[in-house]
Amino acid sequence: MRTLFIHQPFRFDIHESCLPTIIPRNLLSLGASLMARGFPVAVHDMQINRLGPESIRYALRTYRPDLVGIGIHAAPFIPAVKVCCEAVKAENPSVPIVVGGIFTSTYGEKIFDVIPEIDIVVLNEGEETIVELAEAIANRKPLTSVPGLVVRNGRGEVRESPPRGIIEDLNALPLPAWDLVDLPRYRRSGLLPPYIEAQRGCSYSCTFCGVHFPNRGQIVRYRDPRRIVDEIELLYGRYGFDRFFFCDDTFTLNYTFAGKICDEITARNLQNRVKWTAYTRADRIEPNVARKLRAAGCYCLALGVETGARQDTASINKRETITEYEQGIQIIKDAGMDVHTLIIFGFPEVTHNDIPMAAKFLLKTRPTMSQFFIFHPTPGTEYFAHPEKFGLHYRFDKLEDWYKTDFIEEPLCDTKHLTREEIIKDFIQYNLAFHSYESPGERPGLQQRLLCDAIPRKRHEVVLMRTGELCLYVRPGAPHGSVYGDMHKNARRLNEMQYEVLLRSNGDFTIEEIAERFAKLFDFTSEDALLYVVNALRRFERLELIHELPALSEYEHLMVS
Ligand code: B12
Ligand code: SF4
Repeated sequence: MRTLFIHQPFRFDIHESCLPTIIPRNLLSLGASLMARGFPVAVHDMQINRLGPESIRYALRTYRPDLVGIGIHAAPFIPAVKVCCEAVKAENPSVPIVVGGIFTSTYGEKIFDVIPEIDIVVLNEGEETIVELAEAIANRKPLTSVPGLVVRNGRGEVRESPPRGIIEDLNALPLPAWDLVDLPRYRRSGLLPPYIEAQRGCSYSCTFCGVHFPNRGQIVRYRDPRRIVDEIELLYGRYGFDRFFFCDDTFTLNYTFAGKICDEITARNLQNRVKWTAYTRADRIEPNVARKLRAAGCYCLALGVETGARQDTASINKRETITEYEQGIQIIKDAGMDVHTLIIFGFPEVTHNDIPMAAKFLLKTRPTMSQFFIFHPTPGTEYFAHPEKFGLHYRFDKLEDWYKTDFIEEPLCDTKHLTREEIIKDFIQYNLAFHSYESPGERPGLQQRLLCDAIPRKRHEVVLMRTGELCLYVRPGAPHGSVYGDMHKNARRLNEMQYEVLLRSNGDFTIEEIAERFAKLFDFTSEDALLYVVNALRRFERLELIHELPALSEYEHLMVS
């Protein structure tokens, strides 16, 4: 009974050099459990080996698995997983495909509609379920006898087996089978460090967060700090990793537990040899805890400040105030660590007035790094189940079409206060402003850039922006496959003169009016201004930035070919 896990790339439609590679801790943990029970496992690692879907055929022919497993971490992974599932079934229609992961645990049987090639969904934690599933397949027992599954049979009937409880004792799980992937290559790739899991679950219940799938949710379970540091020591000693990332929801949820991990690291004298980061909450950090973390090698804490704007975060049930965010950031900085803030744009309650507030928050707190996300209703949340209750309007007729978008940086909905374009505009403006710092210490121009005016130009699906000296246009309807908010891909620079022309070519002005204003602004003669404007407009037409031009053909004689 052989299992082949497929570790697919994030996407197939983006150039491989733009894609991160991440050691698949989920698959290695499942693999270790299977191997501990005598079931052989292999990982077809398309991610680090930069392989395309055609490689799946050879993997299946070589390994001859009885079960193929794929993880679906979040919705943006769906298109790539779909391609892989199609490739598996094209080669061997009878091999069952099982998927699992946080996304599928909250999306459940709906995944069968999106990827019909899938046969089995594992809900929630997978280590015990995958072993029992392998046993059931090996012994030809009905799959619905295994708790924690959704199964679709050959006739298309979907059955859910009885629910499975949480894994109470995480220490009973074997350490991830790191050797199933080429760790030295991951280390050389130098991108994201290995993920270490110290605990599972989160006792909070923020309304937007998709981490709370049934039976894992709010019950927090801790691993033995010695086993955690054993893992770090192994990865450092045998494979040379000196950077780690704790993927727990709130690393310092329990100060005593976090302290014990730090003590274990220092007891083994690893604090100067390894560096690590973790997520936490601003209200779950105190000066002495922060100093302890720092002394044990923690160099950065990441925390969600969500809107970064509203005085209270009641509507998202974050149960933290702006003051607590500010204090948390200061405590981390005072302990000598970097602070990485995570901000979400487009929450249902956010209005335009909140945006300058968020800018002020960043200016005041000055985190070392800030990452911006766009709000998406995530499966497992009320926003996803009842969007209308929150004034969210999808731009899709079919909800299931949502995963086909660029998704990561593209809003899926208009909110009752902001249109999609407005959310995009804010998102891009912040990204630009924040990431155009010249040096992390001194950040000239931040104020000007954050608080300046950005003009959304909804016509023709083009957002036109001016942030400080930067003039840009971004096209929301950029071809599928390019990541919306990625400045390098979708935002295009304009010079000030082009900007002025594009700004006024929204149908409200005639060509003469545009030229007249242009002449005044840039001190051109009327003839030269008309020449410039007509040629700029023609260029914009070719770029499909404008469509309904007022009689541009009349000016054919002025066109420079
Ligand atoms: C590390 C991490 C990442 C890494 C990627 C890790 C990876 N493997 O690829 C990075 C930083 C890149 C990332 C990105 C994103 N992430 Co993320 N991420 C996490 C985080 C912090 C930890 C996940 C983890 O590795 N846990 C440890 C492993 C062991 O647990 P696990 O993955 O749950 O696996 C278990 C089960 O799910 C199951 N299982 C998992 N895979 C499989 C496969 C099979 C075959 C089976 C049977 C079972 C199974 O068994 C495993 C063992 O019990 C979680 C939060 C959390 N605490 O879980 C968020 C989280 C999973 N991410 C989330 C999101 C939304 C994203 C983004 C979309 C965010 C964004 N807007 O950019 C992006 C997606 C990137 C993309 N490609 O588009 C959400 C998912 C919400 C949802 N319900 O869909 C989470 C829950 C965060 C949150 N609080 O909302 N993420
Ligand atoms: S946002 Fe953070 S604190 Fe809130 S429920 Fe999710 S993981 Fe927990």
